[in-house]
Amino acid sequence: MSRYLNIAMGQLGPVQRSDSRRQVVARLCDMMREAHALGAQLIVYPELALTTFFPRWFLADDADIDSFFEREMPGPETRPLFELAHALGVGFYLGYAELAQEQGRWMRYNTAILVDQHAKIVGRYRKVHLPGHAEHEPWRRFQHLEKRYFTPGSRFDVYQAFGGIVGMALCNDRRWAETYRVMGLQGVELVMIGYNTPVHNAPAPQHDDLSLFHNQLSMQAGAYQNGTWVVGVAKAGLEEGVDSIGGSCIIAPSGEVRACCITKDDEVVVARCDLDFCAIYKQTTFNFDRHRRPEAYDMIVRRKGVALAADGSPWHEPEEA
Ligand code: CDV
Repeated sequence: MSRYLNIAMGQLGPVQRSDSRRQVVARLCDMMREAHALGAQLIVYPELALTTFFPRWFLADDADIDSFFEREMPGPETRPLFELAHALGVGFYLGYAELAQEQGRWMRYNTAILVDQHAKIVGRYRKVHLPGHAEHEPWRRFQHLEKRYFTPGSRFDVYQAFGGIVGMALCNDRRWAETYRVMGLQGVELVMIGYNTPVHNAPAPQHDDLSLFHNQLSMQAGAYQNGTWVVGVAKAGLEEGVDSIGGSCIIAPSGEVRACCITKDDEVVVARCDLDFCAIYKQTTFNFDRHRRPEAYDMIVRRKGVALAADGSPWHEPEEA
């Protein structure tokens, strides 16, 4: 049996600060039309797709910060994307900055939504692993202030959609094994991940040459170890003077790269993905029920960082009585 889903990557080239939402949405619509012409039922766009990657700047003024956020989805500028999705019958994953009112307070999240082929929002994900820093650090060539501008999300939910079990993550989440495993434990068959990854990593510039390798390595490991498709889509290229990696790719449950983008521009690539290809991995090597040993893993949820004794040796927790 096969459950084929034609998935498009809608990689974006740079979005500058002066680009309006309408201009960006027009680019997203163009890519959706192309994806549809190529037979796609679903298109995956990047993280913070509607604007430039503003956490690279220290912004002191709340109005400035909020100008990068959406108060409603769809809103007047994003509605054309929903209307086109409905007309073409193409669903989408979209990353954007979300202003949400909760108990009378406005909260800022780095969010992705999943929209089905009837243009209905069927899932919402708020980025859990927010990288970077919260205070201005002028020694950096550019800032990465996600910890300042966003509140972290706290869930990796999955959804029954597009004929399978699907989940979402955002950018830095893709580097963490826990991201995939929490969804893997819910039977995920497709994980969609938008990202913005500068080539230059200020705290570890010696890794700059490895940024594409680490991108693919993380997603290939997550796919294979959980028997799931993974689709990672970049906002790429030179944006406001900062060069970001491309390397968008679709990875099979085998861990093999099924398709990838080759530019750092707006680019659509479609792959035919059989969701039933997950089953052989989930039923054999990664049959969780049969092989996992959660009783040996409890430290993973109890401990956040590495615990060492004062002399640098491993710190052993006292045995429970
Ligand atoms: N947008 C991101 O989450 N970017 C991070 C950078 C800071 C390393 C990433 O993991 O790609």
